[in-house]
Amino acid sequence: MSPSVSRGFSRSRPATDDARLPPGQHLVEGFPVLSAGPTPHVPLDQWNLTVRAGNDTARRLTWPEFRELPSETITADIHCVTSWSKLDTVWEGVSVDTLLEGSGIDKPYVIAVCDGGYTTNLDVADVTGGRAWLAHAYGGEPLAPEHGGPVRLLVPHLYLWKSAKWVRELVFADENTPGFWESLGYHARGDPWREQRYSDD
Ligand SMILES: Nc1nc2c(c(=O)[nH]1)N[C@H]1C(S)=C(S)[C@@H](COP(=O)(O)O)O[C@H]1N2
Ligand SMILES: [Mo]
Repeated sequence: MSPSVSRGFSRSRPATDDARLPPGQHLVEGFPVLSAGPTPHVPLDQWNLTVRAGNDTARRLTWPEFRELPSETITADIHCVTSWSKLDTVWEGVSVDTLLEGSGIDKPYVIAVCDGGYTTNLDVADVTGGRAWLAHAYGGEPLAPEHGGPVRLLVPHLYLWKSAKWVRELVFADENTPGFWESLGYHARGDPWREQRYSDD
């Protein structure tokens, strides 16, 4: 007689963590650094942030001007396409909505351009509506250079390659132009819940 016993319901991690992990992802200790090149170090008095549509500059903010904009605290799970995820990361940043206020820009796509030349393209719908920030602090401290300081884009609902470090320009456009990883075969949008890793996913 074989007793009917429920098996397989014990878990080494809380079930809530599993439910928060997109397919193919695992939790990582620490905070890995993934950079395609060296970490740029631009002095704050030489730093600025440009928001433009094509060649028409809508805003150019110095560091003090940027820091005068209202910041929000963001708690978010982040997911790298190389398969690591971190839950409940805490950031401070200025929302892209705030940055766009009064700019008059109304375009469907944007490309983030960084010190060092890295670029990534995004749908404007993915960076507006309180879903993306220009982050300047992590874990209550100014954002470390290797993680994109002084300012990086934070788009936590997309794979982390979309969260451009050392961002200096947001260029809004009518066309969706592939950025650095996108032109090397990564997905144009990069939704981790749909496992949009490569262009044909
Ligand atoms: N400017 C720039 N931004 C970048 C990258 C880069 O190489 N250069 N790498 C991207 C990738 S692939 C990932 S996974 C994340 C890594 O962020 P982290 O180094 O803070 O973990 O940054 C993204 N932003
Ligand atoms: Mo990545």
